[in-house]
Order: sequence, then structure tokens, then C-alpha cells
Amino acid sequence: MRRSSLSSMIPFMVLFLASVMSGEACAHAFLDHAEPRVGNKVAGPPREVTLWFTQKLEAAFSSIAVTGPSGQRADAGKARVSGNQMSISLKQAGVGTYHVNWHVLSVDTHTTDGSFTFQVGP
Ligand SMILES: [Cu+2]
Repeated sequence: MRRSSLSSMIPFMVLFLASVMSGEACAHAFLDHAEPRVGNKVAGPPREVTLWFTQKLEAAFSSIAVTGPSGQRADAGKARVSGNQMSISLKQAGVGTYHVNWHVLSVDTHTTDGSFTFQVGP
């Protein structure tokens, strides 16, 4: 009885190992670079922020939120996705530190998120 229940589990163990191994091979969508560049300082407020990822994105489940120097929302609405690139327009929010928070679903069905800052000022 004990022996047969163990052998009946083997197909599931094989499936589990296969899914773990394929998960390791999966790249996810990580931030490759951004404009304005991560941690960088730009002279004037940019009209938009663009992020490039290591994989193509699913537009319906990918978003960016940008907050300006005084903590106010600085993005002007919905992010635009094209392939592995996502952009969002900015409102005029003055000089100081901007926080960019992103959340994406890549075409491999995995979600990733992260944040970075850039500075606006002389
Ligand atoms: Cu993935």
C-alpha cells in the first residue's frame, strides 16, 4: 500500500521538477535601462519617462507611476507599451527628486516590479 502510493506520486514529482527547471531558464522582464537614466540628473523636467525591459511586455498588465518632488503624482495617465518598451508622459512638476515605480507582466506570464529615482535641477 505504502509502496504503491509512493510510486503513484512519481509522475507529479517529475512534473514539479520540470516546472522548476523551466522556471530557472525563464528570464522575466527586468529593467534594462531608462530615460532619464536611473539615478541621473537632468537639467529640465522631462516630457516623458521611457523604460526598456529585457523581455516584451503585456500592455494590459504593465504600468508606471511617477511621483514628483513634493510627492504629487507627476505622470499624465496611461503608460504606452511597444514591445519591450514602456513610456509615460509627465506633467510639469518642478525641480527635485522624481520616483518611478513600475510593474510589468512579461510575455512569459511572470510579473516583476521595481522603482528608481532621477533628479531634475541645475
Ligand atoms: Cu519570467
